[in-house]
Amino acid sequence: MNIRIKLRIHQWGVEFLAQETLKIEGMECDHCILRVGRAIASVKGVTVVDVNLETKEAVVEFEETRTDLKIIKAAVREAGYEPL
Ligand SMILES: [Cu+2]
Repeated sequence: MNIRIKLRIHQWGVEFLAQETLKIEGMECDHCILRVGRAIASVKGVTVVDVNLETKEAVVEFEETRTDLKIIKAAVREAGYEPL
């Protein structure tokens, strides 16, 4: 098992960043990955999103204290796609 932590450094301390990979159904073209990417990026606390059409995956990095996978998945669903 690969255990690692990622920290973002602020003036006032450090913030734990989580990284998760989501499998997403329904993405078929460039337009889809843009929509999914924008939907995830609009979630407060998300710092990086990388959507891949070929693998149908989104790699999301986020501040654990500000958001979670449930909220991120809800944003994907609202954009019209199905996170697994
Ligand atoms: Cu599309």
